[in-house]
This record gives sequence, structure tokens and C-alpha cells, in this order.
Amino acid sequence: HPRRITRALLSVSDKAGLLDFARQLASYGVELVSTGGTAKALKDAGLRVIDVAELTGFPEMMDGRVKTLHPKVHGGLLAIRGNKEHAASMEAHHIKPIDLLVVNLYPFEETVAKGAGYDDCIENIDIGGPAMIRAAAKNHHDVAVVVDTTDYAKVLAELAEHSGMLSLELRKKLAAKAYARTAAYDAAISNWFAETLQDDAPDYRAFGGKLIQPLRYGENPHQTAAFYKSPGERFGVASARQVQGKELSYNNINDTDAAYECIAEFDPARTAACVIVKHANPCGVAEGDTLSDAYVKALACDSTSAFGGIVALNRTLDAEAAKAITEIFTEVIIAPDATDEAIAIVAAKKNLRLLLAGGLPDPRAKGLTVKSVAGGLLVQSRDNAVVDDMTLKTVTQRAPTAAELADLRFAFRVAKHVKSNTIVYARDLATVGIGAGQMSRVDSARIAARKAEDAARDLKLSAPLTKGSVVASDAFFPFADGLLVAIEAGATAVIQPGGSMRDAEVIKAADDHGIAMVFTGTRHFKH
Ligand code: 93A
Repeated sequence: HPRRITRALLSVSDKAGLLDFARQLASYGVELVSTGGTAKALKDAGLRVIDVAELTGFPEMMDGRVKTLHPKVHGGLLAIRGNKEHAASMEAHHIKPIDLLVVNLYPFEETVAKGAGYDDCIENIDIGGPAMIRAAAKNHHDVAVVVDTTDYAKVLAELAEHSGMLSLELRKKLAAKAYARTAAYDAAISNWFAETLQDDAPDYRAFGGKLIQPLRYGENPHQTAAFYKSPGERFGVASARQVQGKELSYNNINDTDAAYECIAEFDPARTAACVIVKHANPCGVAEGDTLSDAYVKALACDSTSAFGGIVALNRTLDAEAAKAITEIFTEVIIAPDATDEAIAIVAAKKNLRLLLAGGLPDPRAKGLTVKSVAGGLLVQSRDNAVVDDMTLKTVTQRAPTAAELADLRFAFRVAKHVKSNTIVYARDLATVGIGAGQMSRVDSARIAARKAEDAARDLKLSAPLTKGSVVASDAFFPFADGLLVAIEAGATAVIQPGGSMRDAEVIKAADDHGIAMVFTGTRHFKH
């Protein structure tokens, strides 16, 4: 079904390549119809053009808001060629067929990107353009639609090959691209609205995003991968600047994200803090007087796992911290900023990636997270619950001491960023045992306690640091067994959401051992 092009409607905001393209169309005897600015450009170049106003019998009006929204345009695009009724309507209403539509839209995305104001953005929402594009694409059996200036050459090549005609195959491909364009355009508008409204209603199109870089491979070398930036994120890993080091891998980015989201929980105005991540789970987290102090405490939790880890800091990386971190093999350091001296110290490790994010993400910010499942996407609002905003309810006879309470808050803050089932032991504002990703909570409690024993051996301590620690659980204890493991390991206070059918049994176990327990009422599952 090749189709001859007798009449083309051109209406483009981006006039790149327009004149050459139109000139070539004219050389095939194509009649050119065009809107204001486009028509002017064509006329100035000496081409014969029919103004769309002449075609419709209406002037372009309302600041151009209404120029092509007319049955003479849409009838010409939508009429089925060879259909008698359609032909009769065309004749009755003097509608001429339009066989080729060339449109690119008002630059909405660019207008938003350059920080334009509300009214300017609204005015750059193209209505007539998408309407024509969708009409022409629907009628691709008879009409060709070009929405991308880089497709001009393809169209001209076919016109040359088929002496002024375009193939059905090309028309279909152009139609598919046309709908992709209008879909992306509307997604950009809807995202912009959502941003101005601070709305977090799940909309997976928000993840269409912008390609940052293709990655060498995915989670494994036989998988392909790429890194996209979603609109609106400011201080996350996707907008961080890489100062030095090897190219980031898929796993590096995933782990760095986990580390940076976790470190963002620690307000830099209150304390220095460090998070070390391995395989997307923290293996050591600590607050400290300085970043280097926090790093040393975080490292002590599980120095074996920290090898080849990701280190995230909540303050400007200084020389002292840079020295401490570069003593062992580290894959990535991420911080809001770094001093020149620190950058020079890190530079000695050529492969070590240093990322500067410019700031910390807001842990309370709304936003969306997405996860793929076979054939679909799961979208949810971000877990922006912060323990400082929770009302902690003491449910045991003994209330936690002030020191225990500080550690409980710390442990629950960390637990939010550990894969479930999560058990975190903490002492003196540092993790001393982390149990992550187990299928049973009791196993997480055991593993975390055992890791603390290993650390005690490494550090030549007389007892594991879980003795006299506090413990956090990301979700309720379904039975007392997990809690009993923690008590046996030496925990003296517990923080957990509560809400189990067996809360009474769990509370009793705590009371029997003189343990203080608080409920947060908020769960931090992370799967
Ligand atoms: O304001 S509109 O939505 N109303 C319309 O009827 C209309 N028709 C085409 N914008 C409309 N257009 C757009 O005008 C096209 O999509 C194109 O981006 C632009 C071209 O305008 P000009 O030819 O005046 O430069």
C-alpha cells in the first residue's frame, strides 16, 4: 500500500531541517499547508505555502491556542481514503485530504527545564499539535506522520525510492513513534503538575526518566543495563557528580543508593555519621564526634564485610576521614561534598570512585519507588517515615533509660535501611550486629549476634558488644523466640513496631528478663 503524498501540513516549533525538507517535498509536487511561524519561515525561503487560516476559513486566534483545531484539518487527516461516506463528507464540506503531517510540539519539556514560571509552562502545552499527531497516526493506513526532525531524511529517501510515495511499513513505524511522542509529552506535563503539587500519587511514567549512561552490564555480566535519572530528584545517587575513579557499575549504583538513603537519616547539624554498605545492606553504621570517628566505629561492626564496600558520609569529606577510609579497599565514597585536601588524598587510589551529591536527600520527602515484576511494575510511595516523628510507647514494666532510648532510636533509624527480616543491635550510637534479609526473624537475630561475636574476636574484646546493647526489629516479633535470642545475646532494650497477635507473649518475655521495650507503631519492611 504505498501512498502518494499530494498535500502536507507542516507545523513545527523546532524548525531545524525544515527548509530543506519542505523544498524537497515541493520538488515532488507536494502542496504545502502551514501554520503561522512555520508558514513564514517557508515563505521567507521562497516556497509556496497555503496558510492554515486560508484552509480553515478561520484566523489563527487566541494567541495561537486555536489554529489547526478545525474539521478541515482533522477531516483531512482522518478521512479513510476510498470510503464512500467519508468521501461524500469531504465533498460536502470542502475538505481536502492531508497525506503527510509534519509536527513537532511546543517545547514544554525545555520550558520546564529552563525553570520557566507557571504561566509560561502552561502556555507551552501544545493542544493542536498532539491532536493532529494522534489523528494522523490513527489514520496511518493513508497518512504519514513525522514528529521528529531526524526522520526527515528517512521520508525523503523513501519518496526518492518510490517516486513520491511512502510505504505502509514506514507509515506504521512513524505512527508508533508518534504515539510514543504524545505519550511522553503528556507524561512530562503530568510529572510537572505532580511536582508543582508535591503529589506522590503512583505514576510509573515518572520513571521514564532520562538516560544518564548505558552501563557495561547489569547485576551479572550476561545482563545488559542502563542508568536513568527520574525527574525531580535532587540529591540522590543519580544526580551526584563523580569526581574520580573507575566507571560505576550497576551494583555500585544500587549499593551507593542504599548507603546514601541511609546516611540521609542522620542530620548533619546534629551529628557526624557514616554508613558502610555491602550488597545493598548496611554492614556498619555509626554516629561520631567526627566523620573519621564515625567511620572507625562503623567499620568495627563488621570489618570483614566492609572490605570492598560503599562508604557514605553525611558531612563534607575531610582529610582525616579520607585517610581513614582509604586504608582499606573501598569501592565508592559518597558525601555531600569534599575538601580539596580530602580529594587529593582519595586521588592516590585511582580506582576508588568519589561521588559528591551536593547535599543530602530529605528522608521525609515524598516520592515514589518502583520495582519490576514479570510483566509489570510495582510502584509505591517512598518510606518517608522517620523515627523522630513516631510516638514511642513503652509497653514493659521497665522504661528505657535515656542512653538506651538514644540507641533505640539510632537502631530503628538503621533498621529502616536493612533488608527484611531485620535485626539491628546497637550500642553507643553504633551498630554492633546486623542481621539482614533472612526468611525468619529469629535467624536474623542469631546471625546478627554471631557476627558480633566474630567482631569481638577480631577486636580482641572480652565479650561481644551485644552485651549491654539495644535491639531494633523492622517488624513485630511474631513469637517471643527472636526476642529471646536477642536477650541471650545481651540486649537490654528493644524497639519494634508491635502489633503481633502474640504481643502479650513477647511483652511478657521482655518483662521476665527486665528488658525495656518500646513500640513505634510503624513498620519498616524493605524487601
Ligand atoms: O496552541 S496550540 O495547541 N493550538 C493549535 O491549534 C495548534 N496547531 C498547531 N498549538 C498548535 N500547534 C503547534 O504550533 C504545533 O504543534 C507546533 O509546535 C507549533 C507551530 O507553530 P508555528 O507554525 O506558528 O511556529
